[in-house]
Amino acid sequence: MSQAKANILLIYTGGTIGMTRDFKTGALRAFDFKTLLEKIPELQLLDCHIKTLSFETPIDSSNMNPRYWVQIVEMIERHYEAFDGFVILHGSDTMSYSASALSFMIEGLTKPVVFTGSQLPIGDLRTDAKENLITSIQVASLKSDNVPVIQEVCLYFEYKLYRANRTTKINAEHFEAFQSPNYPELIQSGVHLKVNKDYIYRLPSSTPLKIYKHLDVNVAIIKLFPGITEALITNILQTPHLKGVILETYGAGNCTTELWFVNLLRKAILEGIHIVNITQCVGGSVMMGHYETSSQLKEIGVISGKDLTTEAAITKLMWLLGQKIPAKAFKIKFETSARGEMF
Ligand code: ASN
Repeated sequence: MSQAKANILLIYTGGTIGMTRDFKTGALRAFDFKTLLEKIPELQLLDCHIKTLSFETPIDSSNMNPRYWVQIVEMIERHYEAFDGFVILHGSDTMSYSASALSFMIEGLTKPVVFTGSQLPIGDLRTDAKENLITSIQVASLKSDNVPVIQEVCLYFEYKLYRANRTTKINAEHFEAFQSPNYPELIQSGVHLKVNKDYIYRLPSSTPLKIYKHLDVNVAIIKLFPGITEALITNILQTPHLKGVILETYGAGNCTTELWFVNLLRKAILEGIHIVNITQCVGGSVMMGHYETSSQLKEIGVISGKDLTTEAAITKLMWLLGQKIPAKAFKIKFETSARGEMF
C-alpha cells in the first residue's frame, strides 16, 4: 500500500534548543522560532510536511505551569484532525512534568505527540538538538499501513523514545538526560529505528478523543528525610485549600512509625486530603503492607502510587482533582493505570 506523506505540527514552547547566548552576560535566553528553523535546513529533506506554531513568548521551561499545558493541549486540539503527528519542542528541565501532564489531559489519543528538546542550543557546534529534532519528526511520521505506529505522548532524547509519563530528568549535563526507570524504551534509534512493539501503547477499547483542561494546583510534594519535623508536616498539611499530597517515602513505601506522623496523616485524610505514597528510589515500586513501616499507611487509607515517577504522580493528582471525583472513587481511579503510567 502506498503511504501518504505525514503532516507534522511542530510546536515551539522554548527551552535551550532555541536559545542564544547573551553576548554581554553569557547567559542563555529563549529566542525566536524563525531563527531556529533557519538553523536546520535539513528539515526540508524529511519525507513529511511540517507546519510550525510557536508560543508568542518562548519560555525557559523552569517557568512552565499548568496554564501553558492548557495552551499546548489547545494547539493540539485545534489541529488534531489535520495532522498525523505532533512534535513539541520544550526545555528539558520540566519536560517530564509537561509531557506527563499532557498524557493525562488527552484521552483517546491515536496519534503521536513527541516531546523533545536539547542540552545545547541548536546553533552550537556540538549541539544534540538536530538529532533530537529530526528523529522526533521521523518518529511522529512513522506509519504502518497508514496508521501511526506511536499513539501516545512520548519523549525523545539522545537516541531513545520513552513513554512520557514514565520519564524523569536525571542529568543536567549529559546528552542522555532522561531515564525511564520502570518501563522499557519504545524505540531505539540507531542505523534503523527499532520499535519495541510489545511496549507501545494501544487504547484498551475505542475511546473518543477527550481533552481535559482543568488541573487543580492545590497539591504538595513532601519528601521524607530522617529528622523531618512534626512542625514542618503540620504546616504543609494546614496549607489553605490543600487537596492532595504526594508523599515521597523510603524504599518500597516505608516511613517512620512515630505516632505524631501517622496521626497527622490520618487527620488530613479524614479532612478530605488525598495522600499518595510514592518511593524516593529512582526505580521500583511502593508495596504498602510489605513492611510494618508501611502497613500503618495502608490502614489509614493512603493511596498507593505504585511505580509512578514524581512527575507522573503530581500531574495525575492535579488532573484527577480537576475532575472533582468523590473520595472513594478517587483512590481506585488513582491506583488504576490511565495512560500506561503505572503497572
Ligand atoms: N533551562 C532549560 C529549559 O528547561 C534547559 C534545557 O532546555 N536544556 O528550558
